[in-house]
Amino acid sequence: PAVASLGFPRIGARRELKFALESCWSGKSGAAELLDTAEHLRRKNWRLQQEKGIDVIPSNDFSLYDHVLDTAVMVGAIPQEYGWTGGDVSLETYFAMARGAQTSADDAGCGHAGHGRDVRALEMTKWFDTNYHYLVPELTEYQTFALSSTKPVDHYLEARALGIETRPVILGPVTFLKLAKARGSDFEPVTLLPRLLPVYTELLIRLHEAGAEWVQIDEPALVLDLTDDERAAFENAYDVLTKAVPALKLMLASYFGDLGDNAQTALNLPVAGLHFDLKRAPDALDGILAKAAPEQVLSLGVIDGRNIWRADLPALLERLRPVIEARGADKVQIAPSCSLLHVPIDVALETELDPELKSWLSFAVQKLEELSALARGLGGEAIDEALAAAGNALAARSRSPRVHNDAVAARLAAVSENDRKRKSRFSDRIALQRMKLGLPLFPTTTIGSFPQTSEVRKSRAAFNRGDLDRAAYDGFLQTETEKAIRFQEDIGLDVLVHGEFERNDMVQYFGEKLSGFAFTKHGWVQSYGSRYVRPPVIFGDVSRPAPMTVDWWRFAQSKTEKPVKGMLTGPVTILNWSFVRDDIPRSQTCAQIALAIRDEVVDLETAGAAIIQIDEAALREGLPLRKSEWKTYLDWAIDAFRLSSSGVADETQIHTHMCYSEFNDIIDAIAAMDTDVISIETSRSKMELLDVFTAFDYPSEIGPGVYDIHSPRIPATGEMTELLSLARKRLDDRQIWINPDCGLKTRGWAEVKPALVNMVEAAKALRG
Ligand code: THG
Ligand code: ZN
Repeated sequence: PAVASLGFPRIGARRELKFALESCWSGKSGAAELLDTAEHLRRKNWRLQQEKGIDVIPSNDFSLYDHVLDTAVMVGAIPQEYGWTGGDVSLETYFAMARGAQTSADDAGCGHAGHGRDVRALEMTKWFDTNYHYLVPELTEYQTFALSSTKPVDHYLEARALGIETRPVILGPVTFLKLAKARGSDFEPVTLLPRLLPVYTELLIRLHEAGAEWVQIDEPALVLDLTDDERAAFENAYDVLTKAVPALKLMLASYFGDLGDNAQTALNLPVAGLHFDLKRAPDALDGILAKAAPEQVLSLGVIDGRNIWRADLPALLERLRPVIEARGADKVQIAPSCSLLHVPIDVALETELDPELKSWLSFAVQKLEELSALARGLGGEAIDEALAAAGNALAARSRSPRVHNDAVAARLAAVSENDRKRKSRFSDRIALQRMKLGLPLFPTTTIGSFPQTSEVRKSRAAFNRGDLDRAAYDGFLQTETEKAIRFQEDIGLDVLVHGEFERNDMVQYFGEKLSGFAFTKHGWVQSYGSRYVRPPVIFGDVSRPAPMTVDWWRFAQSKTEKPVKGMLTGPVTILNWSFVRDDIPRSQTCAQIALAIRDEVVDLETAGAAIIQIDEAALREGLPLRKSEWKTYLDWAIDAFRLSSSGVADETQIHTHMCYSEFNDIIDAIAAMDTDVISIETSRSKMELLDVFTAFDYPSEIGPGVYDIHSPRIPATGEMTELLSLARKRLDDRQIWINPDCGLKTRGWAEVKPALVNMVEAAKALRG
């Protein structure tokens, strides 16, 4: 069978794209240099895939910022305020949509300024259940579309000029509309399909004329809960497109889950090929084989495009052999489950990673090698060496003492329902807590982090390089922490935080202190635009060898009489922002992390912390794509949170913070967390997100964010009292805490100081 790649990471093994983008945005270099780097990366990726023996190499998987934005631009869906008047969309407009733009300095072509007026960026949200974020296209009821970029054709021809035949990949029309949001009036974007299809038709004709034999058309929306209208839209779209360009073959790719109740729709589409995610839905294969038309090419996504573990090649060979025999090698392709965008590029760069662990891993480059070996094996070649290497690595991993910790297993087995329960009900606890804390009405606090200034980041980098010794670094951190405490006292905040200057990232910091986690040096994965993350790799049973945060909390508390919150990241968030084991269920790893966090919570309490915050920024965003799977996830996720938070006395107040706070669908689960105080993001919604708490009669205390920290704007006291009066309409006064929307690490002190001064003023005004 042919080996297909659905997409390769575009960021560059050394983050070349990030640096080129940021250099361009800052005006240090021009657009030409950026475009040069981009072209260089594409060439490198195509050649690499060719060298690795990939038969079907993608083009147009490259994007300067985001492939959904590229699609919006391609179809001319550019909101009015960006001032586009038709024709090719400039780089300046493209980046204005991605990042917003401001007046002032001249523009170097990268859209960092000079747009003539202030425009906001498009909203950003999660790409399905990945940690990649796309820009949300905005469409009006009267939206018109026009082919406004020929990037797919250009890149196809660019590869062809290098002698490389590619399969262009485009985002399908139904998924594009499904991801878009209606603007101006309330309507379903998918109703715009008839107006959108001519643009796709035109594009497909152009690709065909340019020489493309196949086009990969991504429709991951096929794994979502769809309405009948949406399913009909799929039928309509592919009926129109295949009739309009009959000579062009479409490989329709679904991924990130099982087709489930959309399977029949997908299998009936008159396309030349279909791709399935068999990593997420291995059991779907037999049904697909039984139902697919014999002439259709089936692309089997058997190598995990979402995780970093080496594949079980012997098992895959066994599984696929009969499929090839039954269907014929020319009617089957093997592929990663989805684009490799979501995994790091090359494990070979990890020279400092322990060799045994390294032998268990497979990043994008290694995944291509696995596929190509598999294809050779299926073609009848002897691949004994590859099979043995994969089999041995897997066997070693499954019995490694580094993976299995009997003490963790025993402890987990002994967990009972009682361990997930606070001793008393909230109403009893809160009375004790109020007595102990003696806080005023409308207590003020912050979410936890203070500005990670360039000075803080430079010191950390110097310490990590070895240019700054431990004592000097600790001294620096102590000074910063003490300054933060003084500042909070001076402006009159009620509950203080230590500021988290010692932390790099809210997950990495804890992962580095826990057993069972490993970290890469170059394992970057695109989060959005030029921002990347290096997710930790959870490879073994998780345990906590020693306290992780107690010393910094103790230091901060020693500088003030006011209560300082202990600050922790919750188990669900640590799990959701890591690469996880594939040999045990996620729920089990989550429970292990919960026990480690529980120990930390208890240690903080023993050290004297009266308030401990356990952040679950990513709890909501971990919701499965299918609603039918929500309950199972929420059950174990909330169980894990409760396990982490329930080891303390009634007098100890447990807080949590959640970022995106649309809780309408999951308010039961939020209430079941049984926290004493929850701080949430509400300022941009004008407190409307609180309605569900009111309707639910949510008992505990709530800190509805009173200003948006994502903007550099300094909020006036009046704006915050205004928002608070909206909150008071929805909550009892005794329930309300006053805090910003989110942590302040991305802001500068010049904004943070006046904003918090005004916030404390707002609290005083209310109390008065
Ligand atoms: N931590 C972790 N995962 C996350 C977030 C996080 N995933 C979701 C969300 N937050 C993503 N948001 C961001 C915001 C900023 C950056 C990355 C993801 C970022 N990255 C730096 C960059 O690319 O320059 C690198 C940071 C580093 O040095 O580690 O700015 O908060 N785990
Ligand atoms: Zn937040």
